[in-house]
Amino acid sequence: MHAESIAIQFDVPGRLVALQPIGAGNVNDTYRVILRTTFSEEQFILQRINRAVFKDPAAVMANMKAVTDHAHRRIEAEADDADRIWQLPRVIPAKDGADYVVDGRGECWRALSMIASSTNYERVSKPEHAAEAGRVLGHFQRIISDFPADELADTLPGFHIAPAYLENYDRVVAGEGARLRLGAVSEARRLAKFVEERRAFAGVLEEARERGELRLRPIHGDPKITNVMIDNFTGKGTAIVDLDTVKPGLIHYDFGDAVRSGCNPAGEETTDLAEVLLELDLFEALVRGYLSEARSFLSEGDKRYLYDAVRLIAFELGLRFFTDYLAGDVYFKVGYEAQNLNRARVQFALCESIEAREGKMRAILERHC
Ligand code: GN1
Ligand code: MG
Repeated sequence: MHAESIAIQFDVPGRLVALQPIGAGNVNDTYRVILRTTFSEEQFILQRINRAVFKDPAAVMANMKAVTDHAHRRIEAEADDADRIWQLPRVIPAKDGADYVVDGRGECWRALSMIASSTNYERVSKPEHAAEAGRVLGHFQRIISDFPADELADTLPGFHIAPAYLENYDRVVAGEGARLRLGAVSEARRLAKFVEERRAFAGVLEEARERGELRLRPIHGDPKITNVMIDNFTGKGTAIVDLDTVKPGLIHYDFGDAVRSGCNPAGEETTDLAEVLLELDLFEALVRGYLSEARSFLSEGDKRYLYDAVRLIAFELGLRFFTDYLAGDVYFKVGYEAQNLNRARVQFALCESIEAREGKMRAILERHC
């Protein structure tokens, strides 16, 4: 198999035993690689970077290397005082010394170290898990908060810029494919109305940034619950993975994404909208965990926009899924017809639940900030 011939090009000792597809990522292809020597076993993560999404894989790898080198140093420096052993993936070089391997078709592959004895979950069910998800994100943001954002490349222009997603939506809606889908599917028309009612709100974070109330920092970009690794022995969060969206951004994108994925017990893929909600106990726990780390670097301006960030990121992801449905599934991988429509319905239902709980969510934030 093709991936196997790539796997053996990385600088890891041993002979290849197995290569298993893992993860439910919506963009890249991910495998677990198992190698053995006479005395030991080595495992690592092999990923094919989706070139349709990441146009400049070299810049993605440069960001990842720079930020992880910095973060590993901070983790080591603080290790004696930490209440756990923090881990973070390391970029494993190829045997020729490069950070990635390019195959005969021009596809880029990278190898990353595994996070030891840990598990990630598609959904959150208890407040302890939500608290750990918050803590893990806050910790990651804190240890990279002194890394100069302007040294990172913008590897995904427009990523998390909600007004830009709206512009793209408008372009797609004007096309023939979208017109046919909107004509045929009443649920699609309902979602289109949902978007129109929130058009003005889409600029809330970018406008605050333009006014100088918020500033760019290095962010994770994709801290959804599946990217949070929980230690199998201690039950504590031990790492955040999936670092290819690390780039300059607003910490609010991360906070919003952690909450929208970590406080909706139904998860992203449910087909039962009645299950979808922003669960306040999970929210309080996540906020508590996040702020225990983030309080030290958040400004008063940052804190003012945390509620809006949650509402916006749920809306934005719904808009991204909906746009992709209307465009004919060109960005997110799908396993069944209308999956992106269903994903959009879930995020919009979550957005409504967030709007209904605004007062309570703001009170929780107020209490913990
Ligand atoms: C994508 O590939 P994955 O599953 O880590 C997407 C995120 C979305 C997420 C929703 C680069 O992440 O922005 O929040 O799907 N990543 C990119 O599940 O677009
Ligand atoms: Mg990702």
